[in-house]
Amino acid sequence: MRVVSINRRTVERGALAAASGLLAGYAALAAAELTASLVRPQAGPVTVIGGAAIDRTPAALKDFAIRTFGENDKLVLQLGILATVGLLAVLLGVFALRHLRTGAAGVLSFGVLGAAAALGRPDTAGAADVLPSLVGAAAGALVLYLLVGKVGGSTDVSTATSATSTSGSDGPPAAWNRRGFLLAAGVTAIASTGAGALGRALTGRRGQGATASRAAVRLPAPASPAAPIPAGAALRIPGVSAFTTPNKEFYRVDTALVVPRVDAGTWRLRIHGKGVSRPRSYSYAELLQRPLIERDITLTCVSNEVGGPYAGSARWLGVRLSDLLREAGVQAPSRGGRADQLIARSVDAMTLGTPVEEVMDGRDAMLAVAMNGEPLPFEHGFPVRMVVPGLYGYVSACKWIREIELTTFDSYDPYWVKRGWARRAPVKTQARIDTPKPFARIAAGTVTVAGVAWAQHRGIERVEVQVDDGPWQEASLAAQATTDTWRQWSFGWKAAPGGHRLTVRATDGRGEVQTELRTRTIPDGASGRHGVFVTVG
Ligand SMILES: Nc1nc2c(c(=O)[nH]1)N[C@H]1C(S)=C(S)[C@@H](COP(=O)(O)O)O[C@H]1N2
Ligand SMILES: [Mo]
Repeated sequence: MRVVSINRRTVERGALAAASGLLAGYAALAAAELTASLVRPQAGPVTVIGGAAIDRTPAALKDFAIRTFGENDKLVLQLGILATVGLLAVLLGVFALRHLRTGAAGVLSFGVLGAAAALGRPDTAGAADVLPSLVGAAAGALVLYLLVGKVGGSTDVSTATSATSTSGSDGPPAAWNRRGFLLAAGVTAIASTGAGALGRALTGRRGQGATASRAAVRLPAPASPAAPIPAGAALRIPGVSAFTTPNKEFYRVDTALVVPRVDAGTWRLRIHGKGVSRPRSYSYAELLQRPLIERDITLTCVSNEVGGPYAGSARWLGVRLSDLLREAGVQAPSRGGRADQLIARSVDAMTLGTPVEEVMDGRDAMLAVAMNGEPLPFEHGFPVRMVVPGLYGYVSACKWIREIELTTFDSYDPYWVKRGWARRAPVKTQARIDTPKPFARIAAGTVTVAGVAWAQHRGIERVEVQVDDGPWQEASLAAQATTDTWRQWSFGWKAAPGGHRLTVRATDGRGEVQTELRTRTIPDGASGRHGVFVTVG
């Protein structure tokens, strides 16, 4: 009987200590959130540790995360960090039962780690960025010290045992103060929840200037409007990707754990570097006053697997980038210009490297201000982003851009290149079957096989479908809007009962047939042909 009561008491103390640890972790995160809302939302510990994790993740693992979790990759990472914090908090809580001061000091040391991560972020705003982690850790350490102290402090199990046995019941040891504990725990929970909510509200208010500046934008009419989309460009076949992807459905790929909210009123773009004889800086209003071009352009991500979803087409409005570069005195390398690489830097310190030659070769490379008739959504780069037809997003489509530096490929490697991706990455020709879906069960008869194909800036000349090992059969093509957009296609298949494999391939505007050679997305984009297996019956 006595043994049972001792064990129960031990287990109870362990559980209370674990709960204290969790509460300490909760208090730490809440205090950090509140502090970050005052200092800089991007300096919060979960964000800086998450950012450091993203930057250090090997390219293959990052690619796996994008493939597996898709656009939830950041959520999964954040939940992973929270779960780790929770686990550490429980362990520290139990540890603090015997080593109260050391346990509390342990919490502080995690604060120092967070502070170091904050200072190591490429977009760090300086010393103040350490505050969220340090204030959070101090709050966590204090809570751990107070709560575990009330559970029984550093009285070790043998003391508790003798206390239990001398009292002759399973009553509490002298150091155990149930009312005090519950009160302190309750106050901690309420105060932390309040601090966290206040932090969130303040962070929300911070973004209000940006939100208001976006709401106030009046988009000018383009000096050079997009050609109307030909009536025959959209086939209206159920299941086929819409020709123009609505903003809400447009894929999103970036490293930003907190979407930058930039106030267009204070935003500026700087152009400088090698071969820039007239360095320039532009405000948002100045860009809007310039003649704007409007173009339909399909954007694709290098991390898109064969048949994958990371492609979207939008109508972009913006300033022709080559005009700005010429104004700054920049010349294309083929005309003797000294810079062959353009580094775009964003407000969140992302760097993307684009070949100057392509930007100045007459294609519609632009600094976009609008997407499908509205100012850029925050997720897609408000106030200004780059778009260059024919190049994967990571070498061209800088969102939240704030600086353009002219340099050379030899002297500077941008973010993704440092992580194993190719310096130059033109979009590879791809065709995708949107319908039928993989492993669909369909009725025999004529089945419409359809999808999209893209080879930006080269255009799509032909799409062919192969059933099982049969001959390649020509699909019918929708009208081509421009060579910079994807093209829909369809094929009427006389489907006989049984299992069948459908494969598609495209030929680009230069007559080059899409290769069947399968490559991974790293280092310069996946190649190979998309196929789906279906059952007819
Ligand atoms: N600032 C910034 N810009 C960025 C990125 C990023 O991580 N940060 N990702 C790039 C990549 S890899 C792609 S594919 C495109 C995606 O643009 P979207 O999210 O608007 O579709 O943005 C590019 N621009
Ligand atoms: Mo990308």
